[in-house]
This record gives sequence, C-alpha cells and structure tokens, in this order.
Amino acid sequence: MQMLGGKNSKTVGVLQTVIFVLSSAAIAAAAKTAAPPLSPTNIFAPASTPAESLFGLSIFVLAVTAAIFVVVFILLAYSVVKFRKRNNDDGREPPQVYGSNQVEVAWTVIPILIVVALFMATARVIADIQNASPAANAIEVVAIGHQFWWEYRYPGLHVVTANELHVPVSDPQHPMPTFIKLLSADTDHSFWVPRLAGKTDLIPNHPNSMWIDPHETGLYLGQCAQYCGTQHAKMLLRVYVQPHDEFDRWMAPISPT
Ligand SMILES: [Cu+2]
Repeated sequence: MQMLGGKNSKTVGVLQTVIFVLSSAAIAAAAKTAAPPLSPTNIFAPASTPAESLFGLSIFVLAVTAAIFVVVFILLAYSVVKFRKRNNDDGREPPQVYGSNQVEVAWTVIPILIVVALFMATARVIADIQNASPAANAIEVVAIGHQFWWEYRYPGLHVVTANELHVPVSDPQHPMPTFIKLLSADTDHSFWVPRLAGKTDLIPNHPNSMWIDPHETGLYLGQCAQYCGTQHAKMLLRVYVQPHDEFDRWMAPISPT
C-alpha cells in the first residue's frame, strides 16, 4: 500500500510540474502578444460621471474591506502559529477569560464607525447622482423595455428608434449629458451599461430615470440585467456615443432623393 501511495504522489508531482511548465509558457506567450482591446463592458474603465463616481466608491469600499481582511488575516495567522499544539503541552485548557469592557467596546465601536463611513460615502454618491438636474441643452430620451427589445424615443427631436441608443459625446468643453427616462411595456427589465452608469430597473407603472455624460466617443455595451423571460439574452444594450456633428446627422430626417 505504501509503495502504491509513493507511486501516486510521484505521479501527482510530475503532473504538477507539467501543469506548472505549461501554464508558465501560456502566461509568457500571453504577455508577449499585444494587450487586448478594452472590453466595452469593463467596470474598471468608467467613461461617464456617474460611472466614475461609482468606480471611486467601489475602490474606497474595496480598500476598507481589504484593510480589514489584512488585519484579521495577520491576527489569525499569528494566533494559529503562536498558540499551536506543541509536544510538551500538558493537555490542560488555557485560562478562560470572561468579559472585558475594553475589548467589547473596541469590537462594537470600531465596526460601527466603519459601517457609518461606508454608509455616508455611499449616500453621498447616490445623492450626487440622483439629484443632478438636466442642463438646458441636455438630450432627453425615453427608454422603454419590451420583451425582448429596447425602444428609444427622443421627444424633443421627434425620433423613435429601436435597440441602438445614439447620444452625443459630452466632453468637458461642450458638456451635453443625456437624461434617460426608464419605462417598461411589460415586465421588469434593467438598464446597465457599466462604463456609463449604474444599474437601474425599468418597472411597469413606475417611471425611473438615470443620466449619462460619456466623455469619449465609441460603442458602449451592456445587457438587460434583470431576467425578463426566455429570450432575455437578446436584450443587448448598445450605446453609440458620437461627435456632435455625427449625432446631428444621425438625428436629421432623411430627405427624399
Ligand atoms: Cu429584459
């Protein structure tokens, strides 16, 4: 049996070496090839003010929770190593400690302060995004979720279209945000284009709203983020951010030839 165990562990060792060599080669090959183009749904590449605020908040929350993880992990590792079972242990239980005001106050107050800090930071970002009022030149869009497609109406421009949302770029020199009213024709849908803004649901008989001000032109993708029926996966979100002249041309009525 022991011989078999030895053989098995040898085989596992060889397999591990092979996997290590293969994965190292794969990583080296991947590093040599050019960096892949940025994903159009990359949550780490915000391109609009609401997405930037959310990104900043998520990094803050990540930093706080990472610090908690590091402190807890260090204390845990220290305790495991320092108080491990030793050969010369006499087998008796260590002294039992009950009640310590300092420790109890510390582990009550510190978490409360952390939760309050996270709550305040989150409330501020939510308020900043939700309380923004449309500028005079803002583009107004009504997005209506249907099973299983998107309808976009531009009330001020007398345009109705489907599945492609076209908006002008909003660079700092010419800010032109787009305010989107979210409605649903049937069931719950959810509008989420990660590089432009947070996720907002489209609920029947309950109008919601959101806004975006994309700083760079390009195509931004998203997906209906609420399971809304068997063909839910067809509800790809496509936001085309265009230079102002191109946007005007797209909006202009087609003249008869
Ligand atoms: Cu949907």
